[in-house]
Amino acid sequence: MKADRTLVMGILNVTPDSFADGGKHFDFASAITRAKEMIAEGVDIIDVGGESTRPGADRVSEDEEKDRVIPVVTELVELGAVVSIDTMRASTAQAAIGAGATYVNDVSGGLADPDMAKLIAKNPSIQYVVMHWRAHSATMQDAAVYEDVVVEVKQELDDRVTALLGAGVNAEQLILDPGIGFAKNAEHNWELLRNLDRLALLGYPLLVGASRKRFLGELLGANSPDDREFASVALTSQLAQAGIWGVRTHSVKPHRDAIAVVEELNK
Ligand code: PMM
Repeated sequence: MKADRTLVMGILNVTPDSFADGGKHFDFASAITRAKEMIAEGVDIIDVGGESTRPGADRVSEDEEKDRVIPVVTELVELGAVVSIDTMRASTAQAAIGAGATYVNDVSGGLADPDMAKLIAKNPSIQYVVMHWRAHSATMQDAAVYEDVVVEVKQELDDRVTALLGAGVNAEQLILDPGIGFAKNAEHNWELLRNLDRLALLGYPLLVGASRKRFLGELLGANSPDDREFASVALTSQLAQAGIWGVRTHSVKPHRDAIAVVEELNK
């Protein structure tokens, strides 16, 4: 799926414990209020997640995850939003697709749940975000070991693509994501961001989720995720200039504005 301009995927974490917005939109009413703000600010896709993936996080049960996200997905579809479900579980993805979600954002790229590939293959109208992932959050930072992070992330994404296509998923359904902060230290993240053109050689649209992440805080000495906002927007303008398909962000308007500026400069 080719976009004319870089798309903004707005993050809506219906969780008590996500690193940047945990607890802020945990109840249904607050989640919908935040989603309406994002829609008013021109969000392209709303990414609804019910399980925190911050380093060290424990998993939530399947029932708890569905209870958190499905009512929100249903309401957002009702409001006319394009909805993505951020889940590693095929059953949650299936319920969200049933409720009208059109994107499945799987931070494990299909590795966490063997049923995910089959589900995506069975639903050819669904776009599937395949993120680079090595291990669940509780242990992922132990897996942040690379000889050459760009070569290895590219190879591991390519392996996922091969497996997914082999399971019957269409190439047109796939969007790849380097998985900033997932089994990566700050230098790994920067190295990947410096070399996205090499990941683009795989031939798929790229999504990047760098918004307010810790490596930006390490650069700036900003402990609070909110204090990483300007850096996040600066990164979005560079990514838009590089022609990336989409950015996954906490705020919407600042990123839409940055993308509009880049678009105008490129006319
Ligand atoms: N990061 C988080 C969660 N989901 N999905 C994709 N595709 N890419 C990411 O980088 C990504 C993700 C963790 O951040 P959050 O806790 O703010 O959602």
